[in-house]
Amino acid sequence: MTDLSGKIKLVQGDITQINVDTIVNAANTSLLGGGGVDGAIHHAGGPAILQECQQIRARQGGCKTGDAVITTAGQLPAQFVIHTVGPVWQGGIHDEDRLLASCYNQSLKLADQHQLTRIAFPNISTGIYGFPKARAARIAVQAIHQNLPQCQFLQQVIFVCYDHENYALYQDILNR
Ligand code: AR6
Repeated sequence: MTDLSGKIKLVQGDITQINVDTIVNAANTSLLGGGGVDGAIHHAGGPAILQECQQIRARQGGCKTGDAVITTAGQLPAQFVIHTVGPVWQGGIHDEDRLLASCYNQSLKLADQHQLTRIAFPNISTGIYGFPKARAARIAVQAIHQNLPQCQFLQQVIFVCYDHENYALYQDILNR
């Protein structure tokens, strides 16, 4: 596997405070906001984010699970927010693994299409959507390892873990 050790960073904290080209939001198919990291991003970024989400809804009717769309980041330190929709955990037999990997892949692709160099991800689906954290962490890291080398502009991926359990899991996987 390609050595990406310098290109993947791990931090514990609040993704709304991270100063990168784009942060990723764990949204839902409506794109109208919600709890968890989605609520935090809309709250800290202000109404401009929701306005653009509503324009996207008017154009394409929301965002499918595993897909991603991009908006302004409003008042956040980041320039953009990529909204992706993780799968709801339903026992693992409803294509959840592939859909979660797709969230990471589609977000990378969208960022690279916009010629962005740094992207920060939360631990998609591991909160309200109930995806097992260790399984989600393995999928996230594998998706980045597989797809970052194909990107033309993206130079760095930052995993932003809010809770200590996720942080410890990523530390373990990335230090192997
Ligand atoms: N910064 C970084 N990570 C955070 C933050 C934050 N400020 N706040 C929470 N997390 P969740 P999901 C972590 O529930 O499981 C929303 O209502 C959290 O610890 O935000 O994909 C949407 O509208 C967890 O590890 O997203 C959807 O309806 C991770 O973010 C639904 O929740 C994801 O937890 C999506 O559920």
